Amino acid sequence: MALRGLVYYRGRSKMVLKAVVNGVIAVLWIGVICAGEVARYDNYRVYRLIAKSNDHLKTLHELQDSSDSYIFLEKGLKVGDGFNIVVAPHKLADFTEMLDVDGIKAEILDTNLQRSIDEEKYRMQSKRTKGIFDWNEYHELEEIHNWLDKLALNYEQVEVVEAGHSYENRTIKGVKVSYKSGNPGIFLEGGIHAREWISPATVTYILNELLTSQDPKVRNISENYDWYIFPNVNPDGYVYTHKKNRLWRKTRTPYSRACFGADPNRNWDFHWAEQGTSDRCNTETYGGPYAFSEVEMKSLSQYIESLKGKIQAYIAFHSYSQVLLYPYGHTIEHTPNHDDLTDIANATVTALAKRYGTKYYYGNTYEAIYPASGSSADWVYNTLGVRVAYTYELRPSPSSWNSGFILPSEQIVPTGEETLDSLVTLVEESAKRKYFEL
Ligand code: 0X9
Ligand code: ZN
Repeated sequence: MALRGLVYYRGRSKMVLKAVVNGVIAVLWIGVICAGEVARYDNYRVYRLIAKSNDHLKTLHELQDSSDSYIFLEKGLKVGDGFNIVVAPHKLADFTEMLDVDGIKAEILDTNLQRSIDEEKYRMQSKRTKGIFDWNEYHELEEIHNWLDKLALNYEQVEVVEAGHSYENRTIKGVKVSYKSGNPGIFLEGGIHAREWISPATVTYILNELLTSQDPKVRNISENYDWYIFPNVNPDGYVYTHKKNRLWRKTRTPYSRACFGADPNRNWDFHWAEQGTSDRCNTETYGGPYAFSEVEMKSLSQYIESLKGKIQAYIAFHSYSQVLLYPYGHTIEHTPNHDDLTDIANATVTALAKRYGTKYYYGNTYEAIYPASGSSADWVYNTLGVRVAYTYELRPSPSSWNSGFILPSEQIVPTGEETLDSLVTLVEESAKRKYFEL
């Protein structure tokens, strides 16, 4: 009996052992599947080329629709326009043959995109001084939100404000900075496109300077305007770029099992879905199923609407290209104050270039870059009558030697400095033209 019991016990323990081993294998498998969920760009190359003829344009536009192994970071519309294209390693042979056949000359801006992404991550993790929020490195959403909370504790002029919640229930957090009552309001929008990390970095840099700078020109704009500053208006997208896919642009609303997100800067209810946007979810410029389908943009627009009359200027920060844009994006027709917007932009980019020689060009969106409708700046211009509405496309320039959205973090401070220089001029020049009368 005892022997039988032992054999039975041994048999059972074998079974238990087997079950445990199977369980461990299953857990390992799940682990492997989870680890595989992070998008990687090993040996993806970034190319820069110029379309020199209509044939070139045709080839490149066909290429764009042919496969998602080509990621178009910048795409031209006319002869002479530039393209920045990320090419997957298994497409390199096809791609370079196509360039040869069509006589298109290209330069390589990055030989391994993943290495640039890894370097950026490594710096974020290793160089960070614990507990200190600075502009030497990029920051995660939580760190930015904690910093905003701290500002409100440390400065009586700062109040934390909220413009609703994201699809994944993150706060759309901002601050209002006010030194006195009766000031006209200026709204700064950051991070609408998730991968454009220099945007929230620059917006937080500007916010910090508005509070701490001793420069009389900065003090003047800081204290004579009320500032509504939102570094990350697409928080789910921003978190996704940190955790899963560095090149994510859109929101994270699920639209089908295999397709997520709409372009938040094509989702606003002004000439929605007309120009430079797509009705296919699987594209970077998907405008969403209807205007304001994205809860983030719906609630942000309601928040902005609640400030109607108070907000006199709206400034959105994107990257990249080094361009200063103003409405409209849906039509070549000029706005009623086009000439003023042009003159202000001219002075603004001149001020920006002074410190480091960084060159920007400027113009109305439709003519300066491409048709694009349903953007925040155009909606604010039209719906709220905010006549000073600008969109910055920050560093780098499309031909610089790096990967566009992966701007080395040592450029955060210089970008912040020159952008603040330019913002001072933008505000002063607008004030001169009486745009801030309440
Ligand atoms: O396409 C966009 O949404 C912006 N460029 S980006 O490369 N950052 O995606 C430009 C938007 C400018 N549009 C208007 N202000 N109308
Ligand atoms: Zn953008």
